[in-house]
Amino acid sequence: MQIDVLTLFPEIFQGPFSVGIFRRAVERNLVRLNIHNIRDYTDDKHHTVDDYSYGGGGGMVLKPEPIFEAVAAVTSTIKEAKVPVILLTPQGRLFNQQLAGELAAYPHLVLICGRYEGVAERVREHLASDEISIGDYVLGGGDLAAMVVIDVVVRLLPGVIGSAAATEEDSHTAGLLEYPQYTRPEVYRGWRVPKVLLSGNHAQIAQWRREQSILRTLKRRPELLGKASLSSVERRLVDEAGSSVDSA
Ligand code: 6GU
Repeated sequence: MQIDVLTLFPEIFQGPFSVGIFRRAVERNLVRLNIHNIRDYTDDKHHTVDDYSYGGGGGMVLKPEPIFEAVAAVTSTIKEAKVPVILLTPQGRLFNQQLAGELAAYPHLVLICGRYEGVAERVREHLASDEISIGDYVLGGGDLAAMVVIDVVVRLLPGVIGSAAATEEDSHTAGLLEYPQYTRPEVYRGWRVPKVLLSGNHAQIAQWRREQSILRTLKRRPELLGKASLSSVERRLVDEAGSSVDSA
């Protein structure tokens, strides 16, 4: 996958992607990340990227021209007919694991990071194919949001994480939170690892984990259970545990 990012602050993209899984993915040519400075696509002496809001108030607005120019330059080198051009703003549709999975299927993404008090509406209407927010709060800009999106999407690309099972069991992949994880030692400060995990009985372990996932989701994020696919036995587990959670 190739990801092109348009930002006013290219330098902030250096840290997170030069370590760990992402770095290895780049080294193995599973992903290519190109960071472009929107300011490089201005043509006036002062490299102006923002301007006042028509109608007054509301602070500065990112001008359309440099962003259109930057997207044109970036997409002119791309073969695919339909490249998602995604604008990161608090008004976008809410990012989640499912949307990440959809984005991971594209060979190419273009991400535009909003800044200032807003992005020219004509970018939204006539350039972006999608608009994404990472949550119901306001960041200083879309850059951190773009980094979140990149991080989530790239770890879903085939080969980036050792085993496919590792992402299949992640929280939110099956619409549930992940089960509790234990590692050595078997007893730490008197706290024991649950016996079933030491049993070597894989079917029992799988069932225990599934139940823990469901119970943890019920307790912490009950609204997720509406969309999770549960067996009738598991639904009953939820109903029984639900009545004791309510009274807890
Ligand atoms: Cl994508 N941008 C900004 N500025 N704030 C946000 C966001 C994006 N997503 C959540 N808050």
